[in-house]
Amino acid sequence: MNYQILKINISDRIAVVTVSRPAALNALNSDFFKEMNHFLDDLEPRDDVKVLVITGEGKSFVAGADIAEMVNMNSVEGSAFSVNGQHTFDRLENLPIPVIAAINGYALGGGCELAMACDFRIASKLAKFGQPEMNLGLIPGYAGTLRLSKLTGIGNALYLILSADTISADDALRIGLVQKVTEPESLIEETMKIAARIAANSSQSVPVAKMVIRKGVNIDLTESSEFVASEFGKLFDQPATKEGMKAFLEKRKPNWK
Ligand code: DAK
Repeated sequence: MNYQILKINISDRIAVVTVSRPAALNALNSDFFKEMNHFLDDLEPRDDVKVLVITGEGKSFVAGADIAEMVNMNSVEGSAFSVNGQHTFDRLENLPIPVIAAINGYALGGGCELAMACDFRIASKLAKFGQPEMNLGLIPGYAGTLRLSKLTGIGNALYLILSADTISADDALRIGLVQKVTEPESLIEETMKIAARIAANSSQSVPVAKMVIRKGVNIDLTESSEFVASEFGKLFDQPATKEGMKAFLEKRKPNWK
């Protein structure tokens, strides 16, 4: 595919996708969703990519769904736009490999929802977060209502969505919306260091850990404990698990191959 909006760079087992439509502050339009789904179709069968990083070009991560595209939609088109977006964000959340959002600037509306569909978020000090849909007579349409409540608690979700206030990266860190704040110029470097550490871990246990955490929050403790025990047990049949423990006992670095 000839990508017009996404810039894709894959090296050293890490894929970096940059949303690049700076004239519209990287607002999400139908072409973005087509390109992201095409990229995910290509990525899913690959076993040489261990971490995906998503960032934005210019002063914005993503300033929301494309208002110019949404303005003339009727309810059927609006609903389809929402379902398409939800499906794409669910694919990111359900990818076996970890997905990190490197948030360089505005993460508003659908942009904040995109960041929340990632597994965790690293933000530049200059980043701004918010769900300003109320200003447009809308509500968050890409499952942001649920993800924001789960990540930050229902009080913070109600505050941010009902007030449409924009908050700083430091405030986003304080409420658990982001996990780390960096100087603007070191955002990508810091993110890549974390991505590289993850990529260097066992590619058998990383996806299992992600899956167990992701599924575990949606089931009760008893069911979750049984599920974790079963997935934990399965790892013992994996050569990488034996190698990791042997390497510790032999006081050397594991060789995951
Ligand atoms: N869509 C389209 N264009 C956008 C945009 C957006 N979300 N955000 C910015 N732009 C465009 C501006 O129109 C402007 O274009 P030109 O006038 O130059 O042609 C260009 O980007 C630069 O923007 P500004 O001139 O406004 O730049 P500033 O630095 O002055 O301001 C800003 C930056 C981020 C504070 C401001 O641009 C802004 O407030 N943008 C809108 C942010 C926003 O409201 N985002 C939420 C969008 S609503 C649903 C499905 C999905 C959704 C909801 C429901 N269902 C169907 C149920 C999702 C909704 C949203 O995400």
